[in-house]
Amino acid sequence: NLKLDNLFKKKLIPRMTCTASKKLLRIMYKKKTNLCLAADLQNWTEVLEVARTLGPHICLLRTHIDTYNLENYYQVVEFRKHLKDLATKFDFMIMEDRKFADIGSTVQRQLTSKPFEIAQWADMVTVHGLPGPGVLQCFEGLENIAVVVIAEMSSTGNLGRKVSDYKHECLKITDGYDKIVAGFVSHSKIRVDRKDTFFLQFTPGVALNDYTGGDGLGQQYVYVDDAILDRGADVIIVGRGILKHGNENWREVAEEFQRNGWSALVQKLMN
Ligand code: 5BU
Repeated sequence: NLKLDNLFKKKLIPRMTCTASKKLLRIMYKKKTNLCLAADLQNWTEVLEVARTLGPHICLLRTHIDTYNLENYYQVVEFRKHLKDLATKFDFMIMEDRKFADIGSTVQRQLTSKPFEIAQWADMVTVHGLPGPGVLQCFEGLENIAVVVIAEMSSTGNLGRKVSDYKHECLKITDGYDKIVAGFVSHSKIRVDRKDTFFLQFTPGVALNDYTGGDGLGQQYVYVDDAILDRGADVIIVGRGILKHGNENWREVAEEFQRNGWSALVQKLMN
């Protein structure tokens, strides 16, 4: 489809100043997927298994490295090496959902300290906007890692939604950091005023149409079409929507998210 090819290659990708988001958009277009897997499994070997199984269907794999039963530094190194190999093999990127929320100087140390050494293997990492621009500034000397700013969480009663303009303020602190900011996590549409730059919106709390209700701990779900067409998502982040099924069904369910997600994204972008 020539129109779609033009849209991605001539309009969207050139408007990105952040290398990581450019790369992600290229992967999305090439693999026809806007699915990000939230790899929330207990054992690091299971995380590698799901990455191997779903690698062809995802553009991004989102980790919580501090939840994987990694027992020592050597296991961390082994895990991240295998994960990087799979990312290269299947062409997906890695986002560590670390949600940094401290002063820049501390975040800088958290990014580089053992055992996780996040800056060495993650392509992107999430941060809260709460501390202000210092939380972005501290990434300036680091190469190969981009930032995704959490502008609005998906959980019920989250305080960000109660503070007027919190979401908008999160956008404002990224002014001047176009090179390191890949985009925003948000559960509703974010409006970026800087017209010449295209940022990606990542939306968690996404389920297929067979699902109703939350998870009993505050998570709120929306359907794939809602997330993309009404709430402005470019990338959908899905964990339990896939992982609650047995591993023999992971691929089939992920394919459904991929199909629905991609067709909604094309519909959104072509309008
Ligand atoms: P789920 O299993 O699809 O509900 O998992 C969603 C993931 O996204 C989970 O790992 C959360 O930590 C993550 N998440 C979220 O659900 N809501 C948010 O606002 C942010 C992250 Br930020």
